[in-house]
Amino acid sequence: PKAVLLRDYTPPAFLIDSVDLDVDVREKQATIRSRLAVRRNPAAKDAAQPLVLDGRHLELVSVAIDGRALAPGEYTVDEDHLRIAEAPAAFTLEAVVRFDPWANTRLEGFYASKDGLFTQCEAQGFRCITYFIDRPDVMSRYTVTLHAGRERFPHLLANGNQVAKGEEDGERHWAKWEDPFPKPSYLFAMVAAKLDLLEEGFVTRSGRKALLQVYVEPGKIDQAGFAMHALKKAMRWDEAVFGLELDLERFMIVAVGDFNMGAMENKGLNIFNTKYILARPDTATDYDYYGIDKVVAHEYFHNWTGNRVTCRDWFQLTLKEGLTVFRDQEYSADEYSRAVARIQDVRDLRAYQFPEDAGPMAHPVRPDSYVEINNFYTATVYEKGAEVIRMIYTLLGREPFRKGMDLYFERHDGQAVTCDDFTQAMQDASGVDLSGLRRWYSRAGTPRVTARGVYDEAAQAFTLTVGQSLGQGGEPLHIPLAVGLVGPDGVDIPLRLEGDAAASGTTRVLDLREAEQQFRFVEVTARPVPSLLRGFSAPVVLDGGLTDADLTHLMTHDSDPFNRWEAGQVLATRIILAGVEALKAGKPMEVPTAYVEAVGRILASASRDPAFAAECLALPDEAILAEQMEVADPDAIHEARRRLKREIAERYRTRFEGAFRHFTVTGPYSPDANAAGRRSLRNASLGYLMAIDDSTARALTFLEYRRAENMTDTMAALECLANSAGAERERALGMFYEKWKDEALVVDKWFRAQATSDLPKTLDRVKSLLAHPAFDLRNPNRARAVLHAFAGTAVHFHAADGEGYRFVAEQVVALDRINPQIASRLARAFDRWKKYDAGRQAHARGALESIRSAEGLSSDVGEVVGRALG
Ligand code: HT7
Ligand code: ZN
Repeated sequence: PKAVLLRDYTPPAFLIDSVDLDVDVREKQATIRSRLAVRRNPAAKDAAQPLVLDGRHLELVSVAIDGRALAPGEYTVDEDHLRIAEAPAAFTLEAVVRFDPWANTRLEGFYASKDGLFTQCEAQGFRCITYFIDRPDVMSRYTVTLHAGRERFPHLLANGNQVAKGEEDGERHWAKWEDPFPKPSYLFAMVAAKLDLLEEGFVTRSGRKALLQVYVEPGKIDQAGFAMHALKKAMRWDEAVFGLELDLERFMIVAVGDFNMGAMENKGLNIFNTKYILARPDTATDYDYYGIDKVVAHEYFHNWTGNRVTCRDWFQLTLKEGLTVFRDQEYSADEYSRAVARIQDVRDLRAYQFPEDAGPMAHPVRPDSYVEINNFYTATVYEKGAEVIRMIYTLLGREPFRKGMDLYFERHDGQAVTCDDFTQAMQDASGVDLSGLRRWYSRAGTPRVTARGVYDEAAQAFTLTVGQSLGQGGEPLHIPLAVGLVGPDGVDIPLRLEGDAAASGTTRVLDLREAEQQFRFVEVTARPVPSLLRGFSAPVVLDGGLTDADLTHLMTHDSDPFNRWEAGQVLATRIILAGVEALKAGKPMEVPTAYVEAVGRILASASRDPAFAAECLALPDEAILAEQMEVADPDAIHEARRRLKREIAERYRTRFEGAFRHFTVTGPYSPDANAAGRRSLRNASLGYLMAIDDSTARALTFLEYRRAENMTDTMAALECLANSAGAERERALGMFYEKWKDEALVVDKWFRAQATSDLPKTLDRVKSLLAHPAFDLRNPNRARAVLHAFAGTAVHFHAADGEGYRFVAEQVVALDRINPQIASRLARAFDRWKKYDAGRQAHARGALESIRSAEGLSSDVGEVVGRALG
């Protein structure tokens, strides 16, 4: 398949003002009758173009224009299109198509899951429901009538408001829905299913009443309450922070167990993966609750950033995704701990987006080409896109940013627009020049920023020389660099740049706009340690030129919590990477006392902020460490990291045991930041104790496993045991499965704990899990719990004998026949294969070639593998 290019964008030849769908659900067949009001687009490049409608996996029964059935010679149909050469200026197009939703294992378009039929139209799934101009700049008003058996499909839902319903021939019923808002086809949704319903009223800030509904699998209503609570919180937050209200009389959320991604923001009818809805204290962890809160908010926020103002084309995906991720990050920061939320976001960015930007799938946040758009729902478009919005926020400030948002909605409500339209609104509202910032949209790769400070004692001045490079030429980016200067006493020095009238504040955002710039701070009374990139003010790799002693100082004193955490991460990284070299040279690994003592101080002051302390105690992930090496050595990284953890654990065993006892949470379970933070520290302590893995630690962990009353503590103990070869492991895993075998999301946890185990025989275990009666390759959550989880392991996927690569390659091919989107995500595990040694590279190349040569490979997997083999 050919690549689609941003520079080839042209407006659509036709517009479709209204869509009327009649959907008839029968045994193994859906029949869709569409009535489209079509007219030529006055903005089209060429007024004589044929009408080309997108359509896939459809059986065309009939097609008519203005009530006249077209004869076979008047149109052509191929795998992807219906073409009508002679089309009038304005007309009604009627088509009838059929397909079997139960045979749709791709889970895009209209498909069956356990409890009924559901849709997923983003990005290009609507074309699997009916023939259409399936692109986001074609916006239409939709009316939908659904007909289905009453017993099997008691709920018939679509976007907007239900305007009529009724009974028909005995066992069947129907419902008619109208969506008052014009929308692109990717926001279309319908559901015909047997579900339980939780509903509550909501009065918006301006006094409008709305009905909120959460639909879940029958029998699971006791797991729907938190999602409803999260929805209401998100609605209030958007009113308070952005002045944005719900614009609908009814807002529905439907949870489905088979879903390719996390959730989907269809207008008024969000469809969610059950993973981001269902929660009860005994089935969901704190992290699951946090995820639900965030994703429910994210999809709700899309109602304005994505739905009211949408994307002109799919290259602009970050327009809605980057902005909405930024909004959900801010929401989480306000609802939980801002420092911890930022640390987690940056850790994810480094673990997923930085490697993406350094690998074969690297692309700008606004890509300029793609073969399969589904491959571009990436960490770059989402998370780096959110960082770009955050930089705009940092440069403008809170109030001007809000003014920019207001202007964006004022200008573009109801339109399909571009990233440039967004930045223009921000610039016009604030007067801040965003020309250098805009370059972030079109550059792939992670910029390197180098900073060196020189203190002139006589002049009491500190000069910071800062450089940037992206290694591709082009004009420099605008990088907001938040800095502070920490004095020898650990207190921030008031900042006065040369030329300033007076000192102001202790954190300053420097505008790095050139390849190299100098910033001279005056009235610096003692040699400071610079605290650079506070709050991670830009998505860059920083070389701050700091010594271990500087970092230890920052780790203990920096007033910026992010940089306190960061200093510890940089130090731990240095120790582990030096350990890797020592191990390879057959020398002992050294752990500096200053670092160990700084860890001791974290433990000693942990009660001030347990969640933050837990983050500081977490050592850098193996994937992040691998990125720091010229040639990654997964075994040595694993071993050096394990030794450091064990050494800390042995040094502070009593303190960890104390913390484990002290931070116990009493009373009824709540996922709030305070309680979750205490559990997080307690379980981090357990993790350290299990790094010792002696019989005392194992007994304590097994006891904890049996005593735990919530899933957070249960999983913390189970994951520790899953990494231990002791007899407790199989006992706990057996007990867990027996107890939870009927809760799909909990069974996913059971699979995942085994698939990600550090133990030597993990691949054999994974292979045997594929034969487990509960394993189902067609269910994305289950496939992810085993295959994607295994492929994310540092040691077993990258096993030196190539077995991990061969296994995953086979699974990519098997999965591709069922669900190309899920298969191509799995294939992404090979992205960084060139980072490894020659032996591993040879195995990875062989595995990639075996995928590429598989018969009938999808364009999704084809693009990923093609790029990897490059
Ligand atoms: N906007 C939604 C994207 C999405 C999606 C994309 C491709 C295939 C399946 C999908 N399911 C949902 C989710 C979001 O970012 O809010
Ligand atoms: Zn989104």
